[in-house]
Amino acid sequence: MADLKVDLTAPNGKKVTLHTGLFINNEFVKASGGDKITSINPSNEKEICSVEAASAEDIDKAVAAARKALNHESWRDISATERGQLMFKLADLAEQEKEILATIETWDNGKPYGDALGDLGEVIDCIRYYAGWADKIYGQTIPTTAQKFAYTIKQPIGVCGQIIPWNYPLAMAAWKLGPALACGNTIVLKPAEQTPLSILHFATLIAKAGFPPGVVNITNGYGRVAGQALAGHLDVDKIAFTGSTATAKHITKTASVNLKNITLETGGKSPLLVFGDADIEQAAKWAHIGIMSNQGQICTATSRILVHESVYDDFVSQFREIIKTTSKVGDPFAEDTFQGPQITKERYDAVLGFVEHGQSEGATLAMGGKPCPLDGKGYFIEPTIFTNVKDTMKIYQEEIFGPFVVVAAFKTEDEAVRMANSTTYGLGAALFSQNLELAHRVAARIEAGMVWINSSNDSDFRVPFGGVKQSGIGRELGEAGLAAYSQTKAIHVNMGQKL
Ligand code: TXE
Repeated sequence: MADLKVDLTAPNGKKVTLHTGLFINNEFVKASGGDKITSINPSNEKEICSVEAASAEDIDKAVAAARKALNHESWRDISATERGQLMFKLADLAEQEKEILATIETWDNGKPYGDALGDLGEVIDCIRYYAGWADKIYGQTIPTTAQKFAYTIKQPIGVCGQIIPWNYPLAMAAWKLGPALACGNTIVLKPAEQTPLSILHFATLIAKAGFPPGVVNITNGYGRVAGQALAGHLDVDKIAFTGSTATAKHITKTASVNLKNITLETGGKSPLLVFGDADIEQAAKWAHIGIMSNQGQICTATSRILVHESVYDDFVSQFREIIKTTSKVGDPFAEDTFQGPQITKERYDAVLGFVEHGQSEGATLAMGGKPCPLDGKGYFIEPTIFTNVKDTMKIYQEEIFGPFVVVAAFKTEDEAVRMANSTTYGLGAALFSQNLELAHRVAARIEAGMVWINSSNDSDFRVPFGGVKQSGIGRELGEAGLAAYSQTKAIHVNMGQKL
């Protein structure tokens, strides 16, 4: 560890020499305070390795590096096309390294290896998509009067702090790096302390791709230390955050110290509505994907299923059957595993706590609800279904973030919409119906940033992603994602008017 590197062999036999320092100015450096983060394999509770954890002083250094890079000709003055080319190079390198990146992700996070490879596909697609945008971001000329020529230009916001969660460590980093780089910003990115590893390997690709020093800095660290320092930093112009609603509120206050531009993507309790005329088999299959993928640790997980009373029993029985036959819980490196462990002991305990709540509130535990460790170890939980759930119950209202779903019945379209909208969240929603008029009418009435008709959670990097109500502020992905990372400057030119 003296040279800030560690040789690792992953459970699937793949070997990697991982840098463990903070990535500042394209170099791996020691943290100033001596703090470390120890990464734990959630499948067997064993330590993988320890990495440097940034202090507030280290955040100062990373922000200074980003500020210098922002104003340095090697970044400020390169053409937008060249900026895009650097990003294409980064995506190519990520593609070459995708198996090792996915291996580290699975080891550190616990997600099935096939899913981690899927995440890498998204990382690569997202960076390429925004690389293509880099030289297509421009302003307008605005007709005014004969005496005036007015136009706008799009400029980077400046130094951007990006705070990343642990459920999709590399994909969430790519969602934020892609548009920020395309728009010409510089970045200090703080990964989640639960998953510090994959981004360290990704950092080597940033240097290899040829980004000038300081354009992207990656500072592993704890939320209350490094995250807090970044959110409150006077020389940071923007904070982009994905994580819990509680932390988002805290960050919003902290970031107000210099009125930072803010985008937030927070929690959810997304409904999935099954109307009486729906294709029940399809609804059950998508409902399974919508809640049980990624161990239920998805902000848009469709964790509340609302079913018309006429098809309730049929739906529940098909849904249970699909889970029984396809939701195999086990070693995330095994090919037939659908569900790995929860991310940490803390989250595992929290999910099991909700099982107790559900039972004490009088809902019916229809499936699962118990730990299922492998050889006595690991944060594995059986896929869990509660039926006969009322919309006043805690398990209906709160984000659980596990393989845990509640099912409730409705009688009318109005009641379905009321129940769908009856939480403080508004991230995603899914609905199943073969009636086009009903589907579009309900899609418009649901309070959510995204609605899937006859599917669930099939997000796309080309389509805006984000929430309403307490699920967030602003949009990521698609063209809308660029708005979060650029500002409009208006330029008024006097064409001869004399005073
Ligand atoms: O999130 P936090 P946690 C939800 C989900 C989950 C719950 C708790 O319900 O069970 O949040 O997870 C950084 N200043 N989601 O505790 O705290 C932290 O270091 C600045 C939904 O892990 O929000 C990490 O990098 N930063 C979600 C990031 O914030 C701070 C994904 C997220 O951590 C900070 C994850 C502070 N004071 C959890 N405190 C989604 N929307 O996908 C923490 N952080």
